[in-house]
Amino acid sequence: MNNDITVSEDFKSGFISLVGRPNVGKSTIINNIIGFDLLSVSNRPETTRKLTNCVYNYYENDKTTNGKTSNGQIVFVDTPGIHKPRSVLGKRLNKLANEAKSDVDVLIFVCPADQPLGPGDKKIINDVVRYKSKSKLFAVLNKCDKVSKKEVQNRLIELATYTIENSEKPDETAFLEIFPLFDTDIRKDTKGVDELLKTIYSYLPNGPQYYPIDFYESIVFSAKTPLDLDQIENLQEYIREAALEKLDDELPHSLAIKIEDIDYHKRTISAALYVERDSQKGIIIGKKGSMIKAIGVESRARIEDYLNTTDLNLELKVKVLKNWQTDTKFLQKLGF
Ligand SMILES: Nc1nc2c(ncn2[C@@H]2O[C@H](COP(=O)(O)OP(=O)(O)OP(=O)(O)O)[C@@H](O)[C@H]2O)c(=O)[nH]1
Ligand SMILES: [Mg+2]
Repeated sequence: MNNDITVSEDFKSGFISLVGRPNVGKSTIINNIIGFDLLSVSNRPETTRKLTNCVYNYYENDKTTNGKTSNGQIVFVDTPGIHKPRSVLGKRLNKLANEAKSDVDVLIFVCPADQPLGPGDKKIINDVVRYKSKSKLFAVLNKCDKVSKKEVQNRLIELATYTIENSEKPDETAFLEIFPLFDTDIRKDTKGVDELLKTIYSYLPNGPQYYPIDFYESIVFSAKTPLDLDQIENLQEYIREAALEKLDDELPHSLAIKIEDIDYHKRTISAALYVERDSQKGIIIGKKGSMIKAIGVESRARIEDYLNTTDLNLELKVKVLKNWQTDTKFLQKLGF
């Protein structure tokens, strides 16, 4: 618990939705803001499949907690990309994203700088303008690192003029603020993100603290910060040790462990145990799954001890990857 942080009397809070086509970088921006990879990001469209509230505690004088007085809480809602649906899944994703547009304090339309405003973007802007009710409307031009400064300028002008030229009431529907963001995926553009946060905060109403101030601390396995690469490698080591212990020194060299996913909300760690042959897979699974179960129990105990927590879910899968020891790509993934 973070008892030493107080809450200011004029506390402000609100909900912010990011909407846009798939793959424009909405989840990346939110991960960058909250400072760790809570949301899945990939270069394939339709990565996000659910709405997730992401909590950012705002400190007016300092982005860190040095000031010890929190002045606000900004809750970002990550949404699936809105697109022309080709499947039932596509339709459901659009519906979810559209739900997230109503009743938020600030609605942020996100589009990429490396493509001109297309029909997909324009449809989303038109809908946002039509249904925004009382939400303040912002735009983010993302991926500005991918184009020249001149291109960024052109895109910003295009964005600024679009709602004005295509609306009967431009005073009400124009974007109040437009932000170019550069390279959010590799966390270089902290200045742009800071400006964005400050501006969002300036528009927020007085409101309650919706989530505990140590929300992530309490869900991130009681670690002060989310797990870093070294810690993740340690988790892999604990599982390997547990496996080797249970396996009585069988196949030590043929076994590699890879943490595949950590779901901080569900407190679930998913890991794969790689072996080189089907026969080895059978040994690791054991009779009626008895061996993998025993490895799971032992690994979980070690990991819970290491992270100083309880109630973790550990999901183990056994996979066969022939000759993984000579597969450079796979070895790289393991940190070798
Ligand atoms: N160069 C560059 N790439 C970025 C930037 N922001 C995001 N990306 C990349 O764009 C891809 C899509 O990012 P996501 O955050 O998954 O996009 P999204 O809008 O959440 O996508 P959906 O969930 O499918 O709607 C990823 O490969 C990111 O690494 C940026 O500022 N610059
Ligand atoms: Mg996403």
